[in-house]
Order: sequence, then C-alpha cells, then structure tokens
Amino acid sequence: MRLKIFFVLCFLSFNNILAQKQKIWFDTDMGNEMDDIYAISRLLVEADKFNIVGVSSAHFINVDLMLYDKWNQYPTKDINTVKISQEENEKILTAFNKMSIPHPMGVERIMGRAWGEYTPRPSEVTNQIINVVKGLADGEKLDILFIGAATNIASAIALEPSITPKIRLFSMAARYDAKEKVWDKNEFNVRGDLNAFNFLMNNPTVEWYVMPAQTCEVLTFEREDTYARLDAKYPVENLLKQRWIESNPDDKTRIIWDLALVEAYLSPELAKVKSVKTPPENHQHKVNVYVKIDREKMFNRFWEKLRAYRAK
Ligand SMILES: [Ca+2]
Repeated sequence: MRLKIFFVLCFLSFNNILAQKQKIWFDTDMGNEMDDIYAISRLLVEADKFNIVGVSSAHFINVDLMLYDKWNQYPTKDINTVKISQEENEKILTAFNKMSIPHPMGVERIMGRAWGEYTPRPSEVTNQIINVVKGLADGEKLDILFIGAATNIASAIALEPSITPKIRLFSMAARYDAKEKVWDKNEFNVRGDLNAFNFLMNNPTVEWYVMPAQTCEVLTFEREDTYARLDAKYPVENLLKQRWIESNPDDKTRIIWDLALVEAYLSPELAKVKSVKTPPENHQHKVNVYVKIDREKMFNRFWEKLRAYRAK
C-alpha cells in the first residue's frame, strides 16, 4: 500500500514538473533553406527547459520546382518537398537523441487552390496539434513556432477553430515596413501558402507574433567563421556544418532568418515588438510584429548555447 502511494506521488510530481514547462510545437520547412537547422538547434540545445510536444515538417512548394532542374542540392524531378523536410527533421532529432519527440509529417499542398480559398489540409500534424491543445490544463497555452509556409498551422485552426484561445503563434513571415506601417506579402514563406497566411490574418482570435524579413535579415553568418566554430566530432555540429556544405557551399555569407524568430521567442529582451494593424485587405485587428533585434547578442547567444551543449 505504502509503495502504491509512493508511486502515485511520484507520478503526480512528475506530471507537475511537466505541467510547469511551457509546451512548444515546432513546424519547419527544414528541407528548403539551410537556416532552419540552425533555428531548431537553438531550441533543442535547451530542450530540457521546455516540453517540446511536436516537431513537424512543412512543404516548400513553389513554381520554380516546375521550371528548374534543381532546388539547392535537390533534383526537382518528382520532388516531394515535405518528405525532404521530414527526413531532415529526423536527422537533427536523431543527432540530439530526441526522436522520442512526436515528429509527424505535414502535407505536400497549399490550403485551397492556386487562385485562393481556404480548404484545410488534414494530416497527422493537424490531428496531433488539435489533440495537444485539447489536452491542455486550464489556463495553459501551446506555443506554436513555424518557420515555413503556414499550411499545417492554419489547417489545424481551420479544422478546429476552437483551439485559438489556447495557442500563441510565432512565425517568420512577410515583410513589414515599421516606419511606413506597410505590409508586403512578397516573401518566401507567405508565397509558399498565401491562402494559409491570409487565413491566419483574417482570424482576430489568433495571438500571433510575426518576425518579418526586414527585421531578421541582419542576422548573418560567415561561412569560414561558422566552419571554424563547428566541431564535427559532435553529431549536432557535424550536421550544421554538413548542411551548409551540401546546400550552399559557394555562399560566403548566409542570412540565418529563422534563428531570429527562435531567439526572439527564447530571449524576448533581444527583440522589440510592436502591436500593429493587419494588412488592409485582411480582417482589421492587431497582430504583434518584431521590428528590431539585437543582432550581436543573438549571434553570440547562439554560439554560447551551442558550445554549452557539448557538455550535455
Ligand atoms: Ca524556413
């Protein structure tokens, strides 16, 4: 009997510890550009501080795939972009010894059609996000970070609109001129699924933090400096280095766009947020936009945290 009570208490305290940690869902078009792996690594080096409940893959469908032979290192003939993202997700989760985190694959198509509409795209990602949100305790919220097209996240909300009061969204998307207060949707993630982005912009119940391209494009890494800092004997660092070598070997500098969003989420003091009006063509309400980041501190924090992870 005493043993039974002991185990019940252990179970309750274990649940309590998990409940205290912020739950995070991370959705990435990892197969697209090389910045995503740096962004997710920034989160995973501190995975023990959070309860990461899912890492899902997003497509990076775009019209160039029909017109060019290659997209970075990938031949475009019969390309399945979400499958590439999924494979890359599994590689980095394996390097972190975190394959126990649920890691469902998203869909290989946009919401609706090329001319518009908001038909949601159900998948194991939308199922799991909806289930996680339904299982949250009173007052608890799920933070969803997404650094690719918004298809999976917008679809989850379209399929189950009641989840919005229990989620907060953080994404790298669009362009926003803070001085002129003007949005510009001419940005890769928005172009990847304009319908999904508009669907979210039209929903006033969504609490959303957007990292626009202008704000994060100052976060650049130099190739030789990056290679010198990464030690290939550590599996995570080896993958980070390989990703640059395989995707963009000729680029001396790369913007590590998505890392800015993750660091702004983890270190809110390094980013300035403004509450701004949605674009005029969307439902009129306010969303949060990151208008400035501390580039030097973000850069240094990434390398400090990655170095500290070697000891873990
Ligand atoms: Ca991305």
